[in-house]
Amino acid sequence: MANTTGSPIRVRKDAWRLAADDPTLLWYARAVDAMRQRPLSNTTSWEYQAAVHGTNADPSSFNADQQKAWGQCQHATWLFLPWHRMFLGIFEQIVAATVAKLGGPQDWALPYWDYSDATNPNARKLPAAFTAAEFGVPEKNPLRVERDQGNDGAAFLDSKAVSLNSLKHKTFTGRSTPGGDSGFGGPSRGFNHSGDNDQGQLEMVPHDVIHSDIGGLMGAPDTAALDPIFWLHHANIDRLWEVWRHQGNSNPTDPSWLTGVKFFFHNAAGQPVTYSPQDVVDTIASPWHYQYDRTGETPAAAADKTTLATGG
Ligand SMILES: [Cu+2]
Repeated sequence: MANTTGSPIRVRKDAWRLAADDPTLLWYARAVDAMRQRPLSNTTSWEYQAAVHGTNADPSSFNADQQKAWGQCQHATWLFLPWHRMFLGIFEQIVAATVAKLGGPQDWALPYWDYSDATNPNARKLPAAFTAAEFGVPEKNPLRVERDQGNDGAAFLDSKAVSLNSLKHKTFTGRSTPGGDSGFGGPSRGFNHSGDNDQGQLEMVPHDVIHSDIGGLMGAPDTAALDPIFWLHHANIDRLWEVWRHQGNSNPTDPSWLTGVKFFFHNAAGQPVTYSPQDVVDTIASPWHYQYDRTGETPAAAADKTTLATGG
């Protein structure tokens, strides 16, 4: 598949539904291992990228670049979804470039974990690649880290944790008064790194609950992106934003959302880049070039409204 600029479109797929011989997770494990071996001074290293979300390190030790690039994750604001889309998009580019360099497929795409899929008996378990003792590389599994729950391969999420009630909230933003409906995407509020009260509906459930139920690194924003499952969890949250949109709901058109805040990153080539939410409303557009294999709530729903009709 290609878009009008000729760039291939990466298709993000459900990790639990990948074909038995699909190499996506094997190459993910190898790329994670390679990224972990890069020095922190390399902006494409595992640790550097995780620090863009948050870090426990003492800010007084940061160089000028790190001061600008680290500790940026947006929570309890209508910037939660667009910021994480940027963050994941760049991560996908870094992993894809790493996979290609290691000799893997050229079209690697970030998989997602659909824990809410009622038609999948495994949905509420961590995908098996994340719990195996050995996977992707000899004698270890780069995808397995210490977690409070899930590593035993058992289902550990209850129905409340994976609820999709957030999709019923038809407006993206809402009142920023505690107790009011904060909307699907979060209250209208500028840069907000520390997520406290008054989060958007999708951010509260399933986003927050999945983070705290897995626990360990995932339990705190300063360490969450160090767990390889973080990226599949957030790919699903990003997909649910597309599900919501495909149900006929609309993103904000307010300029303060579209272009009011610019976020700083380093791309896969290590070059500094800045993006606003306006730059991520279309996942097919440059430089993202991805779409989801489905944007229905369940595969059953996907049969009559699949995402692939939307372009690419
Ligand atoms: Cu998160």
